[in-house]
Amino acid sequence: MIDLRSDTVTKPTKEMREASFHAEVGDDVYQEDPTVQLLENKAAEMLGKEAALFVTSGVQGNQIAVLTHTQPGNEIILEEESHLFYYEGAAISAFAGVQPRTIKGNRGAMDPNDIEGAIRPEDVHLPETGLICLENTHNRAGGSVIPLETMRETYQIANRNHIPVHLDGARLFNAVAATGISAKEYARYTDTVQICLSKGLGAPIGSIIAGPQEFINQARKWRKRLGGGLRQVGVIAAPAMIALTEMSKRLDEDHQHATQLAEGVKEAGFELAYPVDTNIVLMDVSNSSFNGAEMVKRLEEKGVKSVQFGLDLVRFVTHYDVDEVDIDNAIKTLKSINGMV
Ligand code: TLP
Repeated sequence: MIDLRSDTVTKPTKEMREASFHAEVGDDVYQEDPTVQLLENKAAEMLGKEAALFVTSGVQGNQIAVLTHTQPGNEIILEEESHLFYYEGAAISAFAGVQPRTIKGNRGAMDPNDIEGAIRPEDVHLPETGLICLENTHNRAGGSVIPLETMRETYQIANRNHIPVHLDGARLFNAVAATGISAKEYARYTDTVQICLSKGLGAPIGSIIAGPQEFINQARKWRKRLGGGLRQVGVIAAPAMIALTEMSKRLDEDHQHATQLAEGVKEAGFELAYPVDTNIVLMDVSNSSFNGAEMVKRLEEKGVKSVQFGLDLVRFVTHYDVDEVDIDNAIKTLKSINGMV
């Protein structure tokens, strides 16, 4: 099986398992786990923020950020296909009690003018805009990189209106690898940021949220309320440190494989929904005799795992556990499904 469903499927490396075995640990609810502290300090430094907090997952990190930034009854601005809106089980409404205000982006990038237009003026009838959320890279827009300039303009608008900005940077290091712009530079234009260590970076578990010290103090309380205060969690933080400092340097390889696959999709007679910026390939099968679900099934029968991403869309994600040969084989499979070989 060639598993291209997600970069979340990667298994921890030997080095990660060894780091876990040797990790020095303590009770992290008492803030006594030295391995967690090293990881949080390193992440804060790399993201240019005062402090950071290790959390169990991307969803938990995003939701803690929304809970910490907002009050029930606020409205928050998000892109209409953002993970926070699309894939988190309406947690922003269920937990934080906020109402989403969605904006359609261009390949995931919301126009700063549209954001400015969506900010609520002071009026007794209206909710207050409590937060603006961005996503970089943007998953449902095919791993697209949100331009730094768009983030900068958005941040200026947010600052003028005294509204915080949160970045869902689950795949921020893919944007870094694609552009050469540092994570710190991207994070400069957001108040808080969530990064996933368990996607392209290959850690088995864990995300980081980073921001001002006072924000992180409050976020720590929300994490505890949600049952996310863990004990000897250094065993997880140790592999996460390798993900952050080492695996972040190899993402170019995944991007090359995604480009190779995208070319193959076209050679096999299918279309791309978007050009490929990073490690995600969105194939559009609307010009073929299959719909998305049928295509995913056909591929799986022939040994390639993918996910349906819309009626006629299929997503492939490249990652550490697939190589050039796997991608070649996936392309051959696509060609055979289209009757080309
Ligand atoms: N994305 C998963 C699925 O939930 C769709 C995937 O396979 O891509 N933000 C973004 C942009 C994400 O893509 C994801 C996961 C998350 C947050 C949530 O991370 P986890 O799964 O660690 O809670």
